[in-house]
Amino acid sequence: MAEATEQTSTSFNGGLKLVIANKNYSSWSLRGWLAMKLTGAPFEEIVVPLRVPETRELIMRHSPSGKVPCLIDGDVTVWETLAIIEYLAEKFPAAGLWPSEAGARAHARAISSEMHAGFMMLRKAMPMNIRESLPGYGMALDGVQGDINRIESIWRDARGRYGAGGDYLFGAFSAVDAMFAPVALRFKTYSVTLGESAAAYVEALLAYPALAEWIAAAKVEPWMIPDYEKDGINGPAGPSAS
Ligand SMILES: N[C@@H](CCC(=O)N[C@@H](CS)C(=O)NCC(=O)O)C(=O)O
Repeated sequence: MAEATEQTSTSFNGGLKLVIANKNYSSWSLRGWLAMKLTGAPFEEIVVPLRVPETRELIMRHSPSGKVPCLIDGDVTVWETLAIIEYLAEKFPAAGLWPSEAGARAHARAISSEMHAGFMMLRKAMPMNIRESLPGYGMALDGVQGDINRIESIWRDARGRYGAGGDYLFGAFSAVDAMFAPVALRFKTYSVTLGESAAAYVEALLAYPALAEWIAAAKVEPWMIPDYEKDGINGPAGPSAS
């Protein structure tokens, strides 16, 4: 049985703490964690496993919404990924979480919000599962291809308008790339067919050192969640789970 206690994987105490869930499955945790890494600041990482009897109680010790990620900075608690990003952007203005130019920044926030609020079919049909390879799975639900098309269009547009200075949506890696990193991992797990520019962006994301570090940690985690594994998701033969 999975060990149902939170795991603290750094020895840093007395500063920022980020509560997250399983690295293999938790896409929101990944977004918050990448934003935290982007600041360069040391932080304590508290990992709570999802879908064990103690999950809710363990998360509620830190996060009033019962969801992760949750950032704790002394007496300040910030939950909701976009709120965490904004807090970190204000606390670490030199870290470049958002693009410096106002128009680019507004665009980055718009597409980050679109990611936060949308792409429900993709998120439902292709749960993040970093260590698996499930080609052909996940395309069974209506609307998945439409989500993929919109994401490709978002990426192409941002890269074309703002990406000249580097390999990421606004050149250098920023918070908006943290928002889309789990999508790249889903596209890899489910071998989604992509156009040339989207495929190149996925490659660039997967090569980002902090993401590579997360992936390596995900692969050695002890926990398994059947609903997000092959038999629990929609396969090519039709929906096997709602
Ligand atoms: N809107 C939230 C979503 C957070 C969320 O759904 N987190 C999931 C993990 S990926 C969670 O905490 N689930 C708790 C549970 O399943 O018990 C955010 O932006 O941070």
